[in-house]
Amino acid sequence: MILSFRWYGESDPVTLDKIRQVPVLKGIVSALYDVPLGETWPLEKIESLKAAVERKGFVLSAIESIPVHENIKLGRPDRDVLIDKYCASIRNMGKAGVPVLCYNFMPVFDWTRSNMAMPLPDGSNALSYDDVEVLKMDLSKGTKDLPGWSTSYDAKELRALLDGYKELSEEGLWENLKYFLEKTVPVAEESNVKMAIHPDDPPWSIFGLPRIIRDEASYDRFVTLVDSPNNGFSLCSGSLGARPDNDLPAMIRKFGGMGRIHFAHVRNVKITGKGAFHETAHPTESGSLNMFEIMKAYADTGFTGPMRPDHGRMIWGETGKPGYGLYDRALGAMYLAGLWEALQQKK
Ligand SMILES: [Mn+2]
Repeated sequence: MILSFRWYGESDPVTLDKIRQVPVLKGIVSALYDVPLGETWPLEKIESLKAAVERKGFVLSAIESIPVHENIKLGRPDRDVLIDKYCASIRNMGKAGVPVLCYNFMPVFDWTRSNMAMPLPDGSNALSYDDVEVLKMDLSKGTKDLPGWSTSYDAKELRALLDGYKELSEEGLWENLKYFLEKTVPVAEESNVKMAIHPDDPPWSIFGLPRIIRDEASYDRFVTLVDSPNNGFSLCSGSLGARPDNDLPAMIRKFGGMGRIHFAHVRNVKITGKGAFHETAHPTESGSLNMFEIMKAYADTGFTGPMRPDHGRMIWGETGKPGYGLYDRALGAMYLAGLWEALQQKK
């Protein structure tokens, strides 16, 4: 296992110099943030990102993420051109020697929350989600007023996307995902890149949009779309764990045993009602997930890929990108490292 930390590049206030003072971290997970959506990632830029990370003593253990253009997900006429550009990015990752590519296939909205700073009883704050609050959100002005949403769609663009997906339906989205994978996975095989889809977050439909990577049944279906070891998962315990019917240790054993988990996001989450949860500190007692059993499932299946703590709370007065401060993620990394060290001793 390569314990890793997400870094948002040179403009991230959480610098590599700070991250390297967290003991035991070996890997950095990052991306290029200045390539327009849909364009190919240039080899030189991937190589210079890798060099920047290596200069500080880390390996670039995964790219998170290369976003998938909406027109690929919608199956619009220009998808072949866009998929060719995506394949070129995969080839460049391979040439640069970056082994894992995290991406997602969530329509329109990436991860979604209703409150970016919900106060917790200990004085910290965390991201939270409640279907009831999300239903009240006004989409008539586009996405600019939605919490945490960085891609900006005006009202007309958003309406066109929502209508497009409504017409497409879940089955259509599955078909378009299969089409995308049939073109990209062979390139990933040749390039020694493992593709790793991130689950939808929250793992259910929002705003009437289809969201299909959400539970064990969807994982079962996903692995059959293209049967290749390069077609796998970024298993995110905090995303999937918002559904009480997801048995995470069992899913890790099943899909890890098949060699299909290429990247692990490990964090806890507290389910507070139907369609409602908030994020928490990483330890088991802080939330609804049994973190020891999750880590044990990774240890028992011999997981060797990158693993990172995921969103942290904001603690000790830190401000910054919601979910991506330094302090609580550093605590999370140390907790995961402690569990992992103990699990290795038992072998
Ligand atoms: Mn995640």
